[in-house]
Amino acid sequence: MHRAFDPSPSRHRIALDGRWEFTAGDPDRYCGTDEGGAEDSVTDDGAGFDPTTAFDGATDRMTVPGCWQTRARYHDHHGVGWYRREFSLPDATNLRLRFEAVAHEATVFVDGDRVTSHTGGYTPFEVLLPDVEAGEHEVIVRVDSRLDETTIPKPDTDWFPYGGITREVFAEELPDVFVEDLRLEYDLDGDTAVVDASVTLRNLGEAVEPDVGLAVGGRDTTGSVEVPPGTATVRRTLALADIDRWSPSDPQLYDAAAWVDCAEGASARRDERRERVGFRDVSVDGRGIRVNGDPVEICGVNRHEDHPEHGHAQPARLMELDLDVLADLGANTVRTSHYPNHPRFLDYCDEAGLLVIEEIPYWQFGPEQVDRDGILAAGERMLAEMVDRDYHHPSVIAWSLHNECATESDALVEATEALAETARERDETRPLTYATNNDYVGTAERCQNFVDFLCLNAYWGWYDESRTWTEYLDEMADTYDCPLVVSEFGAGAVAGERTHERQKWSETYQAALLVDAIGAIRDHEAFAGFTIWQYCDTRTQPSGFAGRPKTKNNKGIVTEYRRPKDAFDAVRDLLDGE
Ligand code: ADA
Repeated sequence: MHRAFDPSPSRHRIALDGRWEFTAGDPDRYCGTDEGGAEDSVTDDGAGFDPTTAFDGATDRMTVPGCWQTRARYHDHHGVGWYRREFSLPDATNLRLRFEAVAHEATVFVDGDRVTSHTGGYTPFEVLLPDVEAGEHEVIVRVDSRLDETTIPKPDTDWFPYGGITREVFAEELPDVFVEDLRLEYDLDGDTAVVDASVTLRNLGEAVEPDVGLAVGGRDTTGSVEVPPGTATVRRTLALADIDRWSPSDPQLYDAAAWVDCAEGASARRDERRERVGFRDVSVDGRGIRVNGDPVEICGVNRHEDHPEHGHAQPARLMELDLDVLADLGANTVRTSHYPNHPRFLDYCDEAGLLVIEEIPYWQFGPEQVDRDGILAAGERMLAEMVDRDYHHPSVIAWSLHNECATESDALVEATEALAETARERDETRPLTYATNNDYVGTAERCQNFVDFLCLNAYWGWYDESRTWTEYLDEMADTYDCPLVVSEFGAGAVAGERTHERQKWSETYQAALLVDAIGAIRDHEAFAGFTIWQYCDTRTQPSGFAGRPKTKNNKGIVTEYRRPKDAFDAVRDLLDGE
Protein backbone atom coordinates (compact mmCIF):
# COMPACT_ATOMS: atom_id res chain seq x y z
CA MET A 1 0.00 0.00 0.00
CA HIS A 2 1.34 3.39 -1.00
CA ARG A 3 -0.21 5.18 1.99
CA ALA A 4 -0.35 4.55 5.75
CA PHE A 5 -4.17 4.45 5.49
CA ASP A 6 -6.56 3.25 2.80
CA PRO A 7 -7.56 6.27 0.66
CA SER A 8 -10.25 4.40 -1.30
CA PRO A 9 -11.65 1.54 0.79
CA SER A 10 -14.76 0.97 -1.35
CA ARG A 11 -12.78 0.24 -4.50
CA HIS A 12 -11.36 -3.07 -5.55
CA ARG A 13 -7.66 -2.34 -6.00
CA ILE A 14 -5.37 -4.47 -8.11
CA ALA A 15 -1.78 -3.98 -6.97
CA LEU A 16 0.54 -4.07 -9.96
CA ASP A 17 3.71 -4.30 -7.91
CA GLY A 18 6.03 -7.27 -8.13
CA ARG A 19 7.92 -8.84 -11.00
CA TRP A 20 7.48 -7.26 -14.44
CA GLU A 21 9.07 -8.42 -17.66
CA PHE A 22 11.89 -5.99 -18.50
CA THR A 23 14.17 -5.13 -21.35
CA ALA A 24 16.72 -2.33 -21.57
CA GLY A 25 16.91 -0.10 -24.65
CA ASP A 26 14.52 0.70 -27.49
CA PRO A 27 13.84 -1.77 -30.31
CA ASP A 28 15.17 -0.66 -33.70
CA ARG A 29 11.71 0.07 -35.03
CA TYR A 30 10.90 2.56 -32.29
CA CYS A 31 11.60 6.07 -33.48
CA GLY A 32 9.67 8.24 -31.07
CA THR A 33 12.49 8.84 -28.66
CA ASP A 34 14.11 11.91 -30.19
CA GLU A 35 10.93 13.90 -30.03
CA GLY A 36 10.15 12.91 -26.48
CA GLY A 37 8.52 9.60 -27.20
CA ALA A 38 4.96 10.06 -26.19
CA GLU A 39 3.00 11.25 -29.23
CA ASP A 40 5.50 9.98 -31.74
CA SER A 41 5.55 6.32 -31.01
CA VAL A 42 5.28 5.30 -34.64
CA THR A 43 7.68 3.35 -36.76
CA ASP A 44 9.76 4.91 -39.51
CA ASP A 45 7.33 3.59 -42.12
CA GLY A 46 4.60 5.63 -40.39
CA ALA A 47 2.68 2.70 -38.98
CA GLY A 48 1.60 2.63 -35.35
CA PHE A 49 4.26 1.11 -33.12
CA ASP A 50 3.39 -2.24 -31.58
CA PRO A 51 4.87 -1.97 -28.07
CA THR A 52 5.03 -5.74 -27.66
CA THR A 53 7.83 -5.82 -30.23
CA ALA A 54 10.04 -4.19 -27.59
CA PHE A 55 10.05 -7.62 -25.97
CA ASP A 56 10.96 -9.61 -29.10
CA GLY A 57 14.55 -10.21 -27.99
CA ALA A 58 15.86 -11.63 -24.75
CA THR A 59 14.08 -10.16 -21.76
CA ASP A 60 14.74 -9.99 -18.06
CA ARG A 61 12.62 -9.45 -14.92
CA MET A 62 12.50 -6.29 -12.83
CA THR A 63 10.86 -5.63 -9.49
CA VAL A 64 8.32 -2.82 -9.21
CA PRO A 65 8.71 -0.58 -7.31
CA GLY A 66 12.42 -0.56 -7.96
CA CYS A 67 15.37 1.21 -9.55
CA TRP A 68 17.24 -0.72 -12.19
CA GLN A 69 20.61 0.80 -11.22
CA THR A 70 20.51 -1.08 -7.90
CA ARG A 71 21.21 -4.21 -9.96
CA ALA A 72 24.84 -4.67 -10.98
CA ARG A 73 23.83 -5.50 -14.55
CA TYR A 74 22.14 -2.09 -15.02
CA HIS A 75 24.37 -0.14 -12.65
CA ASP A 76 25.36 2.39 -15.32
CA HIS A 77 22.26 2.20 -17.48
CA HIS A 78 20.92 5.70 -18.05
CA GLY A 79 18.47 5.19 -20.86
CA VAL A 80 15.32 3.32 -21.72
CA GLY A 81 13.72 0.39 -19.98
CA TRP A 82 10.54 -1.34 -21.14
CA TYR A 83 8.31 -3.02 -18.56
CA ARG A 84 5.44 -5.42 -19.24
CA ARG A 85 2.94 -7.31 -17.12
CA GLU A 86 -0.60 -8.63 -17.31
CA PHE A 87 -3.55 -8.43 -15.01
CA SER A 88 -7.03 -9.90 -15.21
CA LEU A 89 -10.48 -8.51 -14.60
CA PRO A 90 -13.34 -10.86 -13.62
CA ASP A 91 -15.91 -8.35 -14.96
CA ALA A 92 -15.97 -5.38 -17.29
CA THR A 93 -15.31 -2.17 -15.35
CA ASN A 94 -13.93 1.35 -15.41
CA LEU A 95 -10.34 1.50 -14.25
CA ARG A 96 -8.11 4.11 -12.71
CA LEU A 97 -4.50 3.23 -13.48
CA ARG A 98 -2.15 5.09 -11.15
CA PHE A 99 1.62 5.37 -11.01
CA GLU A 100 3.03 6.90 -7.84
CA ALA A 101 6.32 7.67 -9.62
CA VAL A 102 8.21 6.71 -12.74
CA ALA A 103 11.71 8.15 -13.19
CA HIS A 104 11.87 10.17 -15.28
CA GLU A 105 9.66 9.93 -18.37
CA ALA A 106 6.91 7.36 -18.83
CA THR A 107 4.82 6.29 -21.79
CA VAL A 108 2.07 3.85 -20.89
CA PHE A 109 0.37 1.39 -23.24
CA VAL A 110 -2.65 -0.71 -22.30
CA ASP A 111 -3.52 -3.56 -24.64
CA GLY A 112 -1.30 -2.00 -27.30
CA ASP A 113 -2.73 1.54 -27.15
CA ARG A 114 -0.79 4.43 -25.77
CA VAL A 115 -2.98 5.73 -22.94
CA THR A 116 -0.85 8.34 -21.21
CA SER A 117 2.58 9.78 -20.69
CA HIS A 118 4.25 11.78 -17.94
CA THR A 119 7.51 13.56 -17.28
CA GLY A 120 8.97 14.08 -13.81
CA GLY A 121 10.26 11.27 -11.65
CA TYR A 122 8.96 12.30 -8.24
CA THR A 123 5.25 13.03 -8.68
CA PRO A 124 2.34 10.71 -9.51
CA PHE A 125 0.13 10.45 -12.58
CA GLU A 126 -2.93 8.45 -13.52
CA VAL A 127 -5.25 7.63 -16.39
CA LEU A 128 -8.93 6.77 -16.43
CA LEU A 129 -9.85 3.82 -18.66
CA PRO A 130 -13.63 3.58 -19.05
CA ASP A 131 -15.37 0.29 -19.84
CA VAL A 132 -12.48 -2.11 -19.83
CA GLU A 133 -13.56 -5.61 -20.83
CA ALA A 134 -13.39 -8.64 -18.57
CA GLY A 135 -10.37 -10.91 -19.11
CA GLU A 136 -6.62 -10.56 -19.46
CA HIS A 137 -5.00 -7.17 -20.06
CA GLU A 138 -1.48 -6.07 -20.71
CA VAL A 139 0.30 -2.96 -19.42
CA ILE A 140 3.53 -1.87 -21.04
CA VAL A 141 5.53 1.09 -19.80
CA ARG A 142 8.40 2.67 -21.61
CA VAL A 143 10.63 4.41 -19.07
CA ASP A 144 13.31 6.86 -20.09
CA SER A 145 15.67 7.79 -17.27
CA ARG A 146 17.82 10.18 -19.27
CA LEU A 147 18.14 13.73 -18.08
CA ASP A 148 19.38 16.56 -20.23
CA GLU A 149 19.49 20.33 -20.30
CA THR A 150 15.74 20.49 -20.90
CA THR A 151 14.68 18.32 -17.96
CA ILE A 152 13.96 18.85 -14.28
CA PRO A 153 16.25 17.95 -12.63
CA LYS A 154 19.16 18.70 -14.92
CA PRO A 155 21.62 15.83 -15.55
CA ASP A 156 24.55 16.69 -13.29
CA THR A 157 22.85 16.55 -9.92
CA ASP A 158 24.73 15.79 -6.72
CA TRP A 159 22.43 12.85 -6.12
CA PHE A 160 21.86 9.75 -8.18
CA PRO A 161 18.76 10.09 -10.36
CA TYR A 162 17.79 6.41 -10.47
CA GLY A 163 15.61 5.12 -13.31
CA GLY A 164 12.64 2.80 -13.21
CA ILE A 165 9.11 2.45 -11.94
CA THR A 166 10.22 3.66 -8.56
CA ARG A 167 6.95 3.81 -6.60
CA GLU A 168 3.77 1.73 -6.50
CA VAL A 169 1.47 1.06 -9.45
CA PHE A 170 -2.15 -0.01 -9.09
CA ALA A 171 -5.45 -0.21 -10.92
CA GLU A 172 -8.72 0.56 -9.13
CA GLU A 173 -12.16 -0.49 -10.29
CA LEU A 174 -14.51 2.48 -10.45
CA PRO A 175 -18.29 2.71 -10.67
CA ASP A 176 -19.81 5.05 -13.29
CA VAL A 177 -20.12 7.83 -10.72
CA PHE A 178 -17.17 8.26 -8.42
CA VAL A 179 -15.27 10.74 -6.28
CA GLU A 180 -12.48 11.96 -8.48
CA ASP A 181 -10.98 14.41 -6.04
CA LEU A 182 -11.42 15.63 -2.50
CA ARG A 183 -10.02 18.88 -1.14
CA LEU A 184 -10.57 19.83 2.49
CA GLU A 185 -9.96 23.38 3.59
CA TYR A 186 -10.71 24.63 7.05
CA ASP A 187 -10.95 27.73 9.20
CA LEU A 188 -9.83 27.50 12.79
CA ASP A 189 -11.10 29.49 15.69
CA GLY A 190 -9.80 28.21 19.01
CA ASP A 191 -10.86 24.59 19.19
CA THR A 192 -13.54 24.93 16.50
CA ALA A 193 -12.81 23.94 12.93
CA VAL A 194 -15.14 24.72 10.04
CA VAL A 195 -14.31 22.30 7.26
CA ASP A 196 -15.15 23.29 3.72
CA ALA A 197 -14.84 20.33 1.35
CA SER A 198 -14.83 20.38 -2.44
CA VAL A 199 -15.88 16.96 -3.67
CA THR A 200 -15.21 16.53 -7.37
CA LEU A 201 -17.44 13.88 -8.91
CA ARG A 202 -17.00 12.21 -12.24
CA ASN A 203 -19.99 10.74 -14.02
CA LEU A 204 -19.24 8.42 -16.93
CA GLY A 205 -22.93 7.64 -17.56
CA GLU A 206 -26.33 9.38 -17.74
CA ALA A 207 -27.34 12.25 -15.44
CA VAL A 208 -28.04 11.00 -11.90
CA GLU A 209 -29.08 12.40 -8.55
CA PRO A 210 -26.96 10.62 -5.96
CA ASP A 211 -26.40 11.34 -2.29
CA VAL A 212 -23.09 13.02 -1.66
CA GLY A 213 -21.70 12.95 1.85
CA LEU A 214 -18.82 14.16 3.91
CA ALA A 215 -17.62 12.83 7.25
CA VAL A 216 -14.86 14.33 9.36
CA GLY A 217 -13.93 13.38 12.88
CA GLY A 218 -17.14 11.50 13.60
CA ARG A 219 -19.54 14.15 12.19
CA ASP A 220 -21.19 13.90 8.80
CA THR A 221 -23.50 15.60 6.38
CA THR A 222 -25.30 14.19 3.33
CA GLY A 223 -27.58 15.55 0.64
CA SER A 224 -28.58 14.69 -2.89
CA VAL A 225 -27.32 16.62 -5.91
CA GLU A 226 -27.82 16.43 -9.65
CA VAL A 227 -24.72 15.21 -11.39
CA PRO A 228 -24.73 15.60 -15.17
CA PRO A 229 -22.45 13.49 -17.36
CA GLY A 230 -18.87 14.74 -16.97
CA THR A 231 -17.45 16.42 -13.90
CA ALA A 232 -19.20 18.28 -11.09
CA THR A 233 -17.88 19.81 -7.89
CA VAL A 234 -20.03 19.70 -4.77
CA ARG A 235 -19.30 21.74 -1.62
CA ARG A 236 -19.99 20.32 1.81
CA THR A 237 -19.37 22.11 5.10
CA LEU A 238 -19.02 20.75 8.62
CA ALA A 239 -18.37 22.59 11.85
CA LEU A 240 -16.42 20.61 14.43
CA ALA A 241 -16.28 21.73 18.03
CA ASP A 242 -13.67 20.70 20.61
CA ILE A 243 -11.06 19.58 18.15
CA ASP A 244 -7.52 18.83 19.24
CA ARG A 245 -5.11 20.67 17.03
CA TRP A 246 -2.22 18.92 15.31
CA SER A 247 1.12 20.02 16.70
CA PRO A 248 4.65 18.58 16.74
CA SER A 249 4.20 17.52 20.37
CA ASP A 250 0.64 16.23 19.94
CA PRO A 251 0.06 15.21 16.31
CA GLN A 252 -3.70 14.66 16.34
CA LEU A 253 -5.12 13.36 13.07
CA TYR A 254 -8.75 13.09 11.96
CA ASP A 255 -10.17 10.76 9.35
CA ALA A 256 -12.16 12.39 6.59
CA ALA A 257 -14.27 10.74 3.90
CA ALA A 258 -16.36 11.90 0.97
CA TRP A 259 -18.72 9.56 -0.80
CA VAL A 260 -21.23 9.39 -3.58
CA ASP A 261 -24.06 6.91 -3.38
CA CYS A 262 -26.28 6.21 -6.38
CA ALA A 263 -29.61 4.72 -5.34
CA GLU A 264 -30.25 2.67 -8.44
CA GLY A 265 -29.14 1.79 -11.96
CA ALA A 266 -25.90 0.51 -13.39
CA SER A 267 -23.90 2.79 -11.15
CA ALA A 268 -25.60 1.63 -7.93
CA ARG A 269 -22.41 1.58 -5.95
CA ARG A 270 -21.12 3.72 -3.20
CA ASP A 271 -17.74 5.21 -3.96
CA GLU A 272 -15.68 6.64 -1.14
CA ARG A 273 -12.48 8.59 -0.96
CA ARG A 274 -10.60 9.17 2.28
CA GLU A 275 -8.08 11.65 3.55
CA ARG A 276 -6.52 12.44 6.88
CA VAL A 277 -6.37 15.94 8.25
CA GLY A 278 -4.59 17.58 11.13
CA PHE A 279 -5.97 20.95 12.14
CA ARG A 280 -3.23 23.51 12.61
CA ASP A 281 -2.12 26.79 11.22
CA VAL A 282 1.32 27.75 10.09
CA SER A 283 2.45 31.35 9.97
CA VAL A 284 5.58 33.43 9.84
CA ASP A 285 5.96 36.40 12.04
CA GLY A 286 9.01 38.63 12.37
CA ARG A 287 11.84 36.13 12.62
CA GLY A 288 9.77 33.14 13.62
CA ILE A 289 7.93 30.23 12.03
CA ARG A 290 4.86 29.42 14.09
CA VAL A 291 2.56 26.43 14.35
CA ASN A 292 -0.76 27.31 16.02
CA GLY A 293 0.78 30.63 16.98
CA ASP A 294 3.66 29.01 18.87
CA PRO A 295 7.19 29.57 17.56
CA VAL A 296 8.92 26.37 16.52
CA GLU A 297 12.64 25.92 16.44
CA ILE A 298 13.48 24.04 13.24
CA CYS A 299 16.00 21.32 14.18
CA GLY A 300 16.22 18.95 11.30
CA VAL A 301 17.95 17.19 8.47
CA ASN A 302 17.90 17.03 4.69
CA ARG A 303 16.72 13.66 3.44
CA HIS A 304 17.35 12.12 0.04
CA GLU A 305 15.52 8.91 -0.77
CA ASP A 306 18.52 6.69 -1.18
CA HIS A 307 19.80 3.32 -0.05
CA PRO A 308 22.33 0.97 -1.69
CA GLU A 309 19.77 -1.80 -2.10
CA HIS A 310 16.71 0.23 -2.97
CA GLY A 311 17.81 3.54 -4.49
CA HIS A 312 14.82 5.87 -4.63
CA ALA A 313 12.37 2.96 -4.22
CA GLN A 314 12.08 2.99 -0.46
CA PRO A 315 10.23 0.09 1.16
CA ALA A 316 7.96 0.97 4.08
CA ARG A 317 10.33 -0.60 6.60
CA LEU A 318 13.13 1.73 5.51
CA MET A 319 10.90 4.78 5.90
CA GLU A 320 9.95 3.48 9.34
CA LEU A 321 13.61 3.03 10.21
CA ASP A 322 14.36 6.59 9.10
CA LEU A 323 11.53 7.87 11.27
CA ASP A 324 12.93 5.97 14.26
CA VAL A 325 16.46 7.20 13.65
CA LEU A 326 15.20 10.79 13.41
CA ALA A 327 13.29 10.35 16.67
CA ASP A 328 16.47 9.00 18.30
CA LEU A 329 18.30 12.07 17.05
CA GLY A 330 15.69 14.40 18.52
CA ALA A 331 15.08 16.07 15.12
CA ASN A 332 11.74 17.77 14.48
CA THR A 333 12.05 18.66 10.77
CA VAL A 334 12.83 17.05 7.42
CA ARG A 335 13.63 19.00 4.30
CA THR A 336 12.81 16.63 1.44
CA SER A 337 15.82 17.69 -0.54
CA HIS A 338 15.49 17.98 -3.39
CA TYR A 339 12.18 16.47 -4.53
CA PRO A 340 8.84 15.26 -3.21
CA ASN A 341 9.41 12.21 -1.00
CA HIS A 342 7.15 9.17 -0.99
CA PRO A 343 3.58 9.96 0.24
CA ARG A 344 3.76 7.23 2.85
CA PHE A 345 6.82 8.87 4.39
CA LEU A 346 4.79 12.06 4.72
CA ASP A 347 1.97 10.05 6.35
CA TYR A 348 4.51 8.87 8.91
CA CYS A 349 5.67 12.46 9.45
CA ASP A 350 2.02 13.44 10.07
CA GLU A 351 1.75 10.68 12.66
CA ALA A 352 5.06 11.49 14.33
CA GLY A 353 4.59 15.28 14.45
CA LEU A 354 7.63 15.90 12.25
CA LEU A 355 7.66 19.13 10.24
CA VAL A 356 8.40 18.93 6.53
CA ILE A 357 9.72 21.47 4.03
CA GLU A 358 8.98 19.98 0.63
CA GLU A 359 10.79 20.92 -2.57
CA ILE A 360 10.73 20.34 -6.35
CA PRO A 361 13.96 19.36 -8.15
CA TYR A 362 14.59 22.85 -9.56
CA TRP A 363 18.18 22.39 -8.50
CA GLN A 364 21.08 24.71 -9.31
CA PHE A 365 19.46 26.16 -12.42
CA GLY A 366 21.22 29.08 -14.02
CA PRO A 367 19.45 31.65 -16.21
CA GLU A 368 20.34 29.72 -19.37
CA GLN A 369 18.46 26.62 -18.11
CA VAL A 370 15.45 28.52 -16.92
CA ASP A 371 15.29 30.37 -20.23
CA ARG A 372 15.00 27.08 -22.12
CA ASP A 373 11.62 26.40 -23.68
CA GLY A 374 9.30 24.55 -21.41
CA ILE A 375 11.44 24.51 -18.25
CA LEU A 376 9.35 27.06 -16.40
CA ALA A 377 6.06 25.47 -17.44
CA ALA A 378 7.36 22.02 -16.46
CA GLY A 379 8.47 23.42 -13.08
CA GLU A 380 5.03 24.93 -12.51
CA ARG A 381 3.38 21.63 -13.40
CA MET A 382 5.65 19.69 -11.05
CA LEU A 383 5.02 22.15 -8.24
CA ALA A 384 1.26 21.90 -8.83
CA GLU A 385 1.47 18.09 -8.78
CA MET A 386 3.37 18.22 -5.48
CA VAL A 387 0.95 20.67 -3.85
CA ASP A 388 -2.09 18.72 -5.08
CA ARG A 389 -0.70 15.42 -3.86
CA ASP A 390 0.41 16.66 -0.44
CA TYR A 391 -2.01 19.44 0.40
CA HIS A 392 -3.62 17.52 3.28
CA HIS A 393 -0.46 16.60 5.17
CA PRO A 394 -0.34 18.69 8.35
CA SER A 395 3.37 17.91 8.63
CA VAL A 396 4.14 19.88 5.45
CA ILE A 397 4.65 23.42 6.72
CA ALA A 398 6.20 25.01 3.62
CA TRP A 399 6.70 24.57 -0.10
CA SER A 400 10.19 25.19 -1.36
CA LEU A 401 10.33 26.50 -4.94
CA HIS A 402 13.94 25.76 -5.76
CA ASN A 403 17.44 25.15 -4.49
CA GLU A 404 20.57 27.18 -5.19
CA CYS A 405 19.32 28.66 -8.45
CA ALA A 406 20.80 31.85 -9.88
CA THR A 407 18.42 34.09 -7.94
CA GLU A 408 20.56 37.11 -8.82
CA SER A 409 19.42 36.82 -12.48
CA ASP A 410 16.38 38.26 -14.28
CA ALA A 411 15.40 34.78 -15.46
CA LEU A 412 15.13 33.50 -11.91
CA VAL A 413 13.28 36.59 -10.69
CA GLU A 414 10.67 35.90 -13.35
CA ALA A 415 10.60 32.15 -12.66
CA THR A 416 10.37 32.58 -8.88
CA GLU A 417 7.45 34.97 -9.26
CA ALA A 418 5.64 32.50 -11.53
CA LEU A 419 6.36 29.50 -9.28
CA ALA A 420 5.23 31.42 -6.19
CA GLU A 421 2.01 32.35 -7.96
CA THR A 422 1.39 28.73 -8.93
CA ALA A 423 1.86 27.57 -5.35
CA ARG A 424 -0.29 30.33 -3.84
CA GLU A 425 -3.11 29.74 -6.35
CA ARG A 426 -3.35 26.16 -5.08
CA ASP A 427 -2.57 26.76 -1.43
CA GLU A 428 -3.10 30.00 0.41
CA THR A 429 -2.30 28.48 3.78
CA ARG A 430 1.37 27.53 3.67
CA PRO A 431 4.41 29.76 3.66
CA LEU A 432 6.72 29.60 0.67
CA THR A 433 10.48 29.46 0.69
CA TYR A 434 13.46 28.53 -1.46
CA ALA A 435 17.05 27.70 -0.65
CA THR A 436 19.82 30.04 -1.73
CA ASN A 437 23.60 30.07 -1.38
CA ASN A 438 24.03 33.49 -2.94
CA ASP A 439 25.42 35.13 0.16
CA TYR A 440 27.80 32.23 0.60
CA VAL A 441 29.16 32.47 -2.94
CA GLY A 442 29.09 36.28 -2.95
CA THR A 443 26.25 37.23 -5.31
CA ALA A 444 23.16 39.32 -4.65
CA GLU A 445 19.79 37.86 -3.71
CA ARG A 446 16.85 39.27 -5.68
CA CYS A 447 13.94 36.90 -5.14
CA GLN A 448 13.27 36.95 -1.40
CA ASN A 449 10.18 39.15 -1.69
CA PHE A 450 8.26 36.37 -3.44
CA VAL A 451 8.52 34.03 -0.44
CA ASP A 452 7.78 34.16 3.28
CA PHE A 453 11.05 32.90 4.68
CA LEU A 454 14.48 32.15 3.33
CA CYS A 455 16.50 28.96 3.49
CA LEU A 456 20.24 29.64 3.45
CA ASN A 457 22.82 27.08 2.34
CA ALA A 458 26.40 27.66 3.47
CA TYR A 459 29.41 25.42 3.93
CA TRP A 460 31.71 27.44 6.22
CA GLY A 461 34.37 25.18 7.60
CA TRP A 462 34.06 22.75 4.73
CA TYR A 463 34.39 24.25 1.24
CA ASP A 464 35.44 27.60 2.62
CA GLU A 465 37.08 28.56 5.89
CA SER A 466 37.34 32.30 5.34
CA ARG A 467 34.54 33.21 7.77
CA THR A 468 33.25 32.01 11.08
CA TRP A 469 29.67 30.95 11.52
CA THR A 470 28.96 33.85 13.81
CA GLU A 471 30.24 36.40 11.28
CA TYR A 472 28.08 34.88 8.59
CA LEU A 473 24.95 34.68 10.71
CA ASP A 474 25.32 38.28 11.86
CA GLU A 475 25.63 39.45 8.30
CA MET A 476 22.57 37.46 7.17
CA ALA A 477 20.56 38.83 10.07
CA ASP A 478 21.50 42.38 8.98
CA THR A 479 20.72 41.67 5.33
CA TYR A 480 17.26 40.06 5.65
CA ASP A 481 14.37 40.82 7.93
CA CYS A 482 12.33 37.67 7.29
CA PRO A 483 12.63 34.36 9.17
CA LEU A 484 15.82 32.52 8.23
CA VAL A 485 16.63 28.82 8.32
CA VAL A 486 20.15 27.53 7.68
CA SER A 487 18.98 24.79 5.36
CA GLU A 488 22.33 23.25 4.38
CA PHE A 489 25.66 23.03 6.17
CA GLY A 490 27.89 20.09 6.88
CA ALA A 491 31.09 18.20 6.18
CA GLY A 492 32.02 15.00 4.40
CA ALA A 493 32.99 12.15 6.70
CA VAL A 494 34.19 8.72 5.65
CA ALA A 495 32.56 6.31 8.09
CA GLY A 496 35.07 4.73 10.44
CA GLU A 497 37.64 7.51 9.98
CA ARG A 498 37.86 8.73 13.58
CA THR A 499 41.04 10.71 13.81
CA HIS A 500 41.16 14.34 14.80
CA GLU A 501 38.83 17.29 14.78
CA ARG A 502 41.12 19.15 12.37
CA GLN A 503 41.32 16.20 9.97
CA LYS A 504 38.88 16.74 7.10
CA TRP A 505 36.91 13.68 5.95
CA SER A 506 36.95 12.28 9.48
CA GLU A 507 33.87 11.65 11.56
CA THR A 508 35.60 13.73 14.23
CA TYR A 509 35.88 16.79 11.98
CA GLN A 510 32.28 16.49 10.85
CA ALA A 511 31.00 16.22 14.42
CA ALA A 512 33.03 19.24 15.56
CA LEU A 513 31.87 21.37 12.60
CA LEU A 514 28.20 20.55 13.16
CA VAL A 515 28.40 21.23 16.89
CA ASP A 516 30.05 24.60 16.21
CA ALA A 517 27.54 25.63 13.51
CA ILE A 518 24.46 24.43 15.39
CA GLY A 519 25.62 26.18 18.55
CA ALA A 520 26.04 29.46 16.66
CA ILE A 521 22.67 29.14 14.88
CA ARG A 522 20.77 28.30 18.05
CA ASP A 523 22.40 31.17 19.92
CA HIS A 524 21.35 33.65 17.25
CA GLU A 525 17.92 35.09 17.84
CA ALA A 526 17.41 36.00 14.17
CA PHE A 527 17.43 32.35 13.08
CA ALA A 528 14.41 30.06 13.14
CA GLY A 529 16.55 26.94 12.96
CA PHE A 530 18.53 24.58 10.77
CA THR A 531 18.46 21.45 8.65
CA ILE A 532 21.78 19.58 8.51
CA TRP A 533 23.22 18.49 5.19
CA GLN A 534 22.49 15.60 5.26
CA TYR A 535 20.66 12.71 6.86
CA CYS A 536 22.45 9.72 5.30
CA ASP A 537 25.30 9.16 2.88
CA THR A 538 23.94 8.98 -0.63
CA ARG A 539 25.08 7.74 -4.00
CA THR A 540 26.03 10.56 -6.34
CA GLN A 541 27.18 10.76 -9.93
CA PRO A 542 30.76 10.11 -11.00
CA SER A 543 31.01 13.27 -13.08
CA GLY A 544 31.32 16.81 -11.89
CA PHE A 545 31.75 16.45 -8.15
CA ALA A 546 35.29 16.52 -6.88
CA GLY A 547 35.63 15.30 -3.34
CA ARG A 548 33.08 12.53 -3.39
CA PRO A 549 34.94 9.43 -2.11
CA LYS A 550 33.32 6.16 -3.22
CA THR A 551 31.03 8.26 -5.49
CA LYS A 552 28.99 9.20 -2.47
CA ASN A 553 27.99 12.44 -0.91
CA ASN A 554 29.49 11.52 2.46
CA LYS A 555 27.96 14.33 4.48
CA GLY A 556 25.43 11.98 6.07
CA ILE A 557 25.31 11.90 9.85
CA VAL A 558 24.40 8.25 9.38
CA THR A 559 25.86 5.99 6.72
CA GLU A 560 23.95 4.72 3.70
CA TYR A 561 22.90 1.78 5.91
CA ARG A 562 21.77 4.19 8.67
CA ARG A 563 24.65 3.41 11.04
CA PRO A 564 25.34 6.50 13.19
CA LYS A 565 28.56 8.44 12.72
CA ASP A 566 30.12 10.48 15.55
CA ALA A 567 28.18 13.50 14.30
CA PHE A 568 24.90 11.71 14.97
CA ASP A 569 25.80 11.24 18.63
CA ALA A 570 27.08 14.80 18.94
CA VAL A 571 23.91 16.30 17.42
CA ARG A 572 21.71 13.98 19.45
CA ASP A 573 23.39 15.27 22.62
CA LEU A 574 22.62 18.84 21.55
CA LEU A 575 18.99 18.02 20.75
CA ASP A 576 18.39 15.84 23.79
CA GLY A 577 17.48 12.86 21.60
CA GLU A 578 17.13 9.36 23.05
C1 ADA B 1 24.62 22.03 -2.25
C2 ADA B 1 23.41 21.25 -2.76
C3 ADA B 1 23.32 19.86 -2.19
C4 ADA B 1 24.69 19.20 -2.10
C5 ADA B 1 25.60 20.04 -1.25
C6 ADA B 1 27.01 19.46 -1.09
O1 ADA B 1 24.36 22.83 -1.21
O2 ADA B 1 22.21 21.93 -2.52
O3 ADA B 1 22.47 19.11 -3.02
O4 ADA B 1 25.22 19.07 -3.38
O5 ADA B 1 25.75 21.30 -1.87
O6 ADA B 1 27.14 18.38 -0.54
O7 ADA B 1 27.97 20.10 -1.54
